[in-house]
Amino acid sequence: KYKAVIFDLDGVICHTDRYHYLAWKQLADKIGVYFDEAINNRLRGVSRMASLEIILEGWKGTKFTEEEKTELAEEKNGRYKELLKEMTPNDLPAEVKATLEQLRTSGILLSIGSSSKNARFILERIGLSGFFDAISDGNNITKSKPDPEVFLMAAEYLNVEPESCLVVEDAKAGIDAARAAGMDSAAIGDAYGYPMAEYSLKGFIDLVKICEAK
Ligand code: B16
Ligand code: MG
Repeated sequence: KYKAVIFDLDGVICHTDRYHYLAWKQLADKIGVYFDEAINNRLRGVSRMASLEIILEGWKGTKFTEEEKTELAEEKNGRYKELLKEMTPNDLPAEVKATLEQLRTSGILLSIGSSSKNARFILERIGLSGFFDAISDGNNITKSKPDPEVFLMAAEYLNVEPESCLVVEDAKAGIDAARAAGMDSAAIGDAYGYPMAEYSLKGFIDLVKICEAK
């Protein structure tokens, strides 16, 4: 039986993926490098600097120095954070809220497992600050998904063994990370139907049945 559910944040709990897209798009247009939704999908679950490297694969000009790359990533993050400020508890989908509450009632531990360094700020914006039993995010990891570190840290914070955790993810890299951590996973959104996941969620609320059945 699952003792804990570890939720990815961006693309699972809320749709900050749209804001990442807009912020990267603005930066890409400014420096003049091609960027579209397909490239954006490759950035899911990937750290900020690694995301920039993926975007710069299409860059034909003189190579950027490490310092310039840091500046570009900071510029994107500034724009992204401006967009995050517009978020309110209304940006927490009702089905997600209901699912979290039902899982909590059934005694399952709930954690965040996100690559984002902005995770706590986002949770605050959508009214979930203090809700989770643990938060493992971009600030406590050195390797980003598909490395299992972010999920293994979440399990450690919860004091639950990895085999008893279920990960919910919208990124294929995140599903691979869960598998590498020895955890089952449920795919949603962009990762829906990915065969490496034990479950694919038609609706978020399906998690309640999965956790009851297991
Ligand atoms: P930040 P997740 C990930 O969040 C995003 O999917 C990814 O696009 C982003 O680059 C990464 O967080 C880092 O975010 O720039 O805020 O530190 O899906 O792991 O919750
Ligand atoms: Mg995600």
